[in-house]
Amino acid sequence: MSNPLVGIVMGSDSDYSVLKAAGDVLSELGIAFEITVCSAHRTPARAAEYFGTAEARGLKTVICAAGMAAHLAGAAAANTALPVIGVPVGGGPLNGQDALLSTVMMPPGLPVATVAINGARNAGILAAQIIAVGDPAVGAKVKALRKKGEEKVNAIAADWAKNGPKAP
Ligand code: RP5
Repeated sequence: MSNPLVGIVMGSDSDYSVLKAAGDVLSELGIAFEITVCSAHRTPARAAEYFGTAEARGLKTVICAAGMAAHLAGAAAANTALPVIGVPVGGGPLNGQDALLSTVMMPPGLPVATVAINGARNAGILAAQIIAVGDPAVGAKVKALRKKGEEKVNAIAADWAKNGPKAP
């Protein structure tokens, strides 16, 4: 595959089952990505290096996921002017509410575009939409993905109209 345009970074390998969905949708859309583990707390020097060199390495955006006192996306925003997408990871005693607030409540000047708790698929789609601003072919693929979603719901509605409702 060509050079990665998106970096998917997570605070722990225990986050991978959630983050897999971000890589899956980027693959569906034909967007090259790199994926790694890097912790704002356990590997602060590596985080500064990774995000500080991301733009020069050709990345267009980074997806940062962490749980609990989630500071990875904030650490990314502190070290790069690329768009940072934060994914609060659920779990822990506070079920991801802690990660949501830690990720979304950034100080003025350092935005993190935060998706839902465990919203990794949306993070991947948002990364694609960012790339699509300068690449209409990617934009067309994002629109095709939405169309597929629309057709799926319409097919269910048509089926329910004929046969009545049923759970998936
Ligand atoms: C966070 O702490 C990680 O992102 C993970 O969600 C959570 C627990 O990490 P592990 O103890 O499983 O490595 O930093």
